[in-house]
Amino acid sequence: MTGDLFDGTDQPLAPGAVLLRGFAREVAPALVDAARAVIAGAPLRHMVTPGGLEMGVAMTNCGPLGWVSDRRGYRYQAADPLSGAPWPALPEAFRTLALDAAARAGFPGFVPDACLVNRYAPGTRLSLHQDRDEADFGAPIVSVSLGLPAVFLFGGLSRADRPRRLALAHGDVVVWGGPSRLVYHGVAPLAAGDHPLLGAQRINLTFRKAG
Ligand code: MD3
Ligand code: FE
Repeated sequence: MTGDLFDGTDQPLAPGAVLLRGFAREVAPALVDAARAVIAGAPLRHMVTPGGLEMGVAMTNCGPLGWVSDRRGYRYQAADPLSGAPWPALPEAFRTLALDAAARAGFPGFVPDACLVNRYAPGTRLSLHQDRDEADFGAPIVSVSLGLPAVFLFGGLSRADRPRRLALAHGDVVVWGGPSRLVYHGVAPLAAGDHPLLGAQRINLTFRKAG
């Protein structure tokens, strides 16, 4: 299903972190369709940080739990705060891709309960942070890049570690587990462009075991 065009050059980035270049390229059109359906049910929105700043990245979620930020803090919750309704279900194409990518990277049986959908317009960046709102750091995070390419920044376990820069293109998948689960990471400002499937945007899916 996935990976007929995958060139097989799994690239270790750090202990527990593997870049699967192009792993989602073939299934990407189905992922984009599914992301559009998710967004139709739970619109992308700019969340507010606990400090009161509006985030540049527009976000929504699917699956049993969704990540939210507001003046009260960061957390996962079952209901979309915009509607009070459950987040849209995790699309089958999402679930399969996450399971297959994690298994290929050495994390068999990955069953995410949350998928954060991030939308970047040109100029949007994501500052260096750790993902530590999840209950289980033993599970990896699987990230899928769609649309315009981005420069991903990943550092170490200390914020002071100088980040490495990694170009991520449409269809690239990265699995972050083991000792890399808590590394600092971010995204450099998105360059302008026009992607055949997504136009002037990048969409990133991150699959998590949050609860
Ligand atoms: C390394 N998203 O949603 S994906 C995020 O491109 C996030 O939208 C970025 O950081 C994006 O939290 C980066 C790659 C990624 C995601 C989660 C990680 C790398 C990670 C968690 C731990 C370590
Ligand atoms: Fe993150």
